[in-house]
Amino acid sequence: MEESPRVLSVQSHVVSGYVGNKSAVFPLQLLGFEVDFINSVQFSNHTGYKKVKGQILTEKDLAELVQGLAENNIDYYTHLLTGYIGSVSFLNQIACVVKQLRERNPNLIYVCDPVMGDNGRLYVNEELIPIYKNIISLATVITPNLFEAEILTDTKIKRTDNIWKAIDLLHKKGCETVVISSAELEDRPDLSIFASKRKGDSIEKLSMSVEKLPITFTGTGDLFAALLLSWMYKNDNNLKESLEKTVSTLQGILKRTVDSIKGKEFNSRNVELKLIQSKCDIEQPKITHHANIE
Ligand code: PLP
Ligand code: PXL
Repeated sequence: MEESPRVLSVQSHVVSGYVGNKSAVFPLQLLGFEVDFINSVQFSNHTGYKKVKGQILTEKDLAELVQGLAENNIDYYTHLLTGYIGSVSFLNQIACVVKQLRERNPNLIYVCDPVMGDNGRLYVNEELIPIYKNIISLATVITPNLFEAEILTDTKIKRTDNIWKAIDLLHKKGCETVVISSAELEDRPDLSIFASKRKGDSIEKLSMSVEKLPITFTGTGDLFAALLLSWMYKNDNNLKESLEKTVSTLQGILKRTVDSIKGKEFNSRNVELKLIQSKCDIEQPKITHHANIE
């Protein structure tokens, strides 16, 4: 019997709501992955609420947990997934964890969402930027948004041709698959998603469009990376099918979330992703959005 894929997901935990591991673990498990998760923080809720209380895991804590896994010989993973990371020392330790896990499994797939900011606003310490620039070379897949792609490449991205140049730079840093999870560009009316995979001589470039919704959701990027990881594995690394399933699932969940808010007060609680209610969309996505070959 083939062994189940096993993911180590290092992300935030929130007691209430759906960001970080709360957004990523349920879909991964539904799609058949064994998920071991380390909670980089345990907060009452995401940081968009009026108040946040909770605890932060240190890099020492992270190293200790991974050491425990190693000492019991239970540190074999097919995938590592990381999302929002708040400190330089924790991010440096993640780089050590990647190397350590690759010693156990040289084929480990590392999916890195280099969470730094959005819409021109940095929401992490700027000292994380040079570390992320290095980590790209360790990652198999990265999922920056437009602003994060600008930061990682030191370029301004206004139009479609700028995006492809930035993606090219990110590949040159050593990353096989680059997916820009959301981008608003001057020459495209909708929200765009771009994906590019380079392996040996083969190059695959795709773009997709989705309707821009008037609501800002939280946890969508975390969900995007988890779904992409899942579908790339289940579809034998087929980028087009994986991207279509990822984006169609995400749009289905957002639609259900938007529908649930109608007639209700508009607040952080009511905009939480309707993830559990979307179980069927996650398990069997209907392709509502198609990718264009570029
Ligand atoms: N928001 C919407 C409406 C999307 O369709 C997507 C991706 O498809 C995202 C957000 C994910 O982007 P980000 O990583 O910026 O959260
Ligand atoms: O979705 C990113 C994220 C992760 N972790 C925490 C957050 C957020 C976004 O607000 O607050 C704790």
